[in-house]
Amino acid sequence: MMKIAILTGAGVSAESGLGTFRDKDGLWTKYDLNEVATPEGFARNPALVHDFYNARRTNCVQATPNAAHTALAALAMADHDLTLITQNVDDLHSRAGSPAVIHMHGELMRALCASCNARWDAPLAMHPSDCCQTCGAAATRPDIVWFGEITYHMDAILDAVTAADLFVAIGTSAEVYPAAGLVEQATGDTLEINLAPSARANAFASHRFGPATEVVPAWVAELL
Ligand code: BJW
Repeated sequence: MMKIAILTGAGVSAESGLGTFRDKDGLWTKYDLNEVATPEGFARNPALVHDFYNARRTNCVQATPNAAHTALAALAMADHDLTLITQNVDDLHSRAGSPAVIHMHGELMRALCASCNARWDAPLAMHPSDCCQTCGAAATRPDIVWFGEITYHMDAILDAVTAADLFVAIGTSAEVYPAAGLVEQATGDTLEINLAPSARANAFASHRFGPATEVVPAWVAELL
């Protein structure tokens, strides 16, 4: 049984109609990340940040998993020990049928109380006046890891990546750490799947370039 650790990024959901961040027309060409993806931006203007994530939550609900998500779900059902790590805050891996997904940058569909750390399913639209369901504080926020915050589940992620016979990064620019540095922790074989070489392409032993909906199903078919 091969141990496989997979890290996905926005490119895996691009063909489901969810925007990437750094491509032409990406989210960071339209929004200032310092205003919408930092704790300081949220403190300055929580309504703006909620509007940004409310719109993305609506887009996410309307999107459907694509052939890359489906192929990775099929791989999870096969006779391999697979750990699926995603930087994506959408829920398309789960909706495709992947049984366990590690969300290192949080989840669009979850809310977090900044006062007592309670978490619950987010409503479609969140507002600064919303109160925590546990402590009552008007301190609710999307359960998202912003720049300068500690990424989630790092112990489990590092355990899986260091133990893997194969580490695969799919659809990520490798511009954001610690995700971009995971390939350095891999002790087994490494593969990058992306439209084009990422910022860390040289760290991978092999590469497959092209749209995720074509390259991922073809790669999974070879493994099954
Ligand atoms: C396709 C395709 C198709 C398109 N098919 N492919 C070390 C050095 C320097 C700085 C730092 C460092 N360590 C930490 C930092 C600071 C900072 C950081 O990395 N800054 C950089 C800008 C330099 N990192 C942090 O603050 C992180 N926290 C942290 O480090 O805590 C301390 C810590 C240390 C050690 C261990 C543990 C903790 C937190 C980072 C939070 C990132 N948050 C965001 C936004 C919130 C989520 C959201 O709103 O959705 O997460 S930023 C944004 O970028 C989002 C993404 O998850 C993330 C990565 O983007 P991704 O997925 O790679 O997307 P793109 O758009 O960049 O790339 C898409 C790729 O797909 C492209 O390559 C395309 O070609 C490809 N593609 N279509 C296949 N059809």
